[in-house]
Amino acid sequence: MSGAQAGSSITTLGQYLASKSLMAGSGQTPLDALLLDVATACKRVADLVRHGELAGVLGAAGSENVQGEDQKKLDIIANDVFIDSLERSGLLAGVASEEMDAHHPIPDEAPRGDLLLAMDPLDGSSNIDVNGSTGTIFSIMRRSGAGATRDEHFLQPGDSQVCAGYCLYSSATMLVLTTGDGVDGFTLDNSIGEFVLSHPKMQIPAATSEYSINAAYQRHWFNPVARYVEECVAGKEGPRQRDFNMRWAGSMVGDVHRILCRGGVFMYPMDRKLEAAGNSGKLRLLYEANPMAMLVEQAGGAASTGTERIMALTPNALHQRVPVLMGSTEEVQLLVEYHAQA
Ligand code: P6P
Repeated sequence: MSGAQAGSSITTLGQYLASKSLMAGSGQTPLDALLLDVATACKRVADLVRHGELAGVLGAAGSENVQGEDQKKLDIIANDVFIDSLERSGLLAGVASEEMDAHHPIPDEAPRGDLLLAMDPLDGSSNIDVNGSTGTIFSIMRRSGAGATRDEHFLQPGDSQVCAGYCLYSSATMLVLTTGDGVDGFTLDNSIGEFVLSHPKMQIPAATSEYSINAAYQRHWFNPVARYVEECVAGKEGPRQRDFNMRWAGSMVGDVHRILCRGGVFMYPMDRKLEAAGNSGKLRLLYEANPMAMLVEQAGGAASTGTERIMALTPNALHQRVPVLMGSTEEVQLLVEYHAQA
């Protein structure tokens, strides 16, 4: 039985991209073609995630990534699927990934484009073995100049992204993306193998009563975040004068998707534990914070480190980490205010 009701009109990702380019007065652009290849890679990963143990892709890989984090088998497999799906497209000048120390150069025998892709091929991989939500996060930038691509070409501020998106592998597989003109969501209809437009113009409500943070780290929080969460927990009796709810998916894609759907604020702040370890945050600027910040801002939300707008930062390294506070504008602004008062 097809997921799309018989006879109903649908818009596939390909039709969506073609109509946007036609409206912009051009035929298919290199970015359109790249997004179709990204969608193919997402479908391949979604199939592996959906089969899980039956595909023999669960469990640890027995290796560490550049961040010193234990890799899951599917972290590496997903990375390889994206490289295989994209490196011969003739559209890319290079690929950077959480799972690779340096960027992946386009093979000499393959044609080269001027787009750069930075990705977390499988975000939330700690959820894989327990069938929790996971996702792919991607950021697309342009590469200026000629000559061989270097890591430095990726070190562009988030404002220079031409596209950002994620694919959420959950009860449904959803591709959510922006090219700077709002955020649109597509649901994978497995019966026809197409991403179908299902959530046009996603918007984050300015107000929310739902926050996301890993409360196990409470003793490590600095005062601004500690104060914000304490006031949420105080509920009606406290200064916020309303009760709050808390959600923590363990995958940024799962939490940010929920926020794009119904509002909320996602926090992975700097804390004393990260500071003692010499880290400037947990989440990576290039392929987690920046793409999610573009999506959140395009959906009417805000994204800050607490003291700076995330997309204004110029990365100093491929795997630079930053504090992340993003979602409903009223809550992000309150958090920024508390940071300023500290
Ligand atoms: P913690 C997943 O590893 C990730 O990078 C994000 O997707 C997620 O929000 C966060 O880390 C979870 O971190 O410390 O709660 O395990």
